[in-house]
Amino acid sequence: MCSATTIWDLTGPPKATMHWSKLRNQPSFDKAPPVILFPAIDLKDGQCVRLKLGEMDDATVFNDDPAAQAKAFQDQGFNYLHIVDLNGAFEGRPVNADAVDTILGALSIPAQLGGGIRDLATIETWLDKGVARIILGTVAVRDPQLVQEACRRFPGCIAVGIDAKGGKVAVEGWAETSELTAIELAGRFEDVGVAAIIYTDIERDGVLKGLNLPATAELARATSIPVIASGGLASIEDIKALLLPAYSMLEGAITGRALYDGRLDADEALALLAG
Ligand code: AMZ
Repeated sequence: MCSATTIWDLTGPPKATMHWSKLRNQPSFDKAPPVILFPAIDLKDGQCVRLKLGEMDDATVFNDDPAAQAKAFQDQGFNYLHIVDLNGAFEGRPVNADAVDTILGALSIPAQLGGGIRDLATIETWLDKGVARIILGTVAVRDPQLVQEACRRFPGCIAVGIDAKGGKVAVEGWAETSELTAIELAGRFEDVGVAAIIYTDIERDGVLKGLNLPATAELARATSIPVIASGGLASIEDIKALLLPAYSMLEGAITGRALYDGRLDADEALALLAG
């Protein structure tokens, strides 16, 4: 677990370079298998949903008990969880915090969390509550200095979410599009200690078109930061593709709708990834 309990001297270098989870002996991302499959819990109004193409009014509710869903993923053998506060991403502040709290209370595996996390205080609060890794999306575009400062204060605990539509990075719940390409945005964070980039192809998200592995790999080749593929994972064929040598540089992938609706069998996928 990344903890924010240390008092940091903001004028000097970080006092600890070791991953904070090691200081606390808590589950973390640093014992990752070669390819990680992250089941996604996207929260809308306290429920686990999947959206299509990020549209809030096109939501399918898969579970109204997020903690039970998280526990089910853990019991299926997943080692890591990906959580998004969708209302939070649109409103720019945590909205589904109670649901996230119940998930954290039910889990012993590490979780990464994004959606509406826009300042250091919120990052610190979630890390103190046991989130292993924070995902920053909108602030990575609007305030890259904040990402830099967060990485300095919480080494190993900050990921950047880069969500692209039509080749440009989208922000604010994907309601707005910036002028930046994914590669340009990743370039800003080359040397600041970002633990991972989660790259989402918005045009595939929730519509089972298959991962956009060529674009994800292009980004991964342009940065030294580990990249996770997201958006469109449709079947075991995506898992097989992830294991191809061409994509061996990727840290893993996010799975959402395919897992919830049974197109992707968790046992089969995890067995394939375990070799
Ligand atoms: O589906 C959406 N409309 C959506 C979504 N899944 N909008 C944002 N997000 C996710 C990003 C990232 O994980 O993929 O929210 C996170 C970024 O939130 P923020 O508040 O930092 O931009």
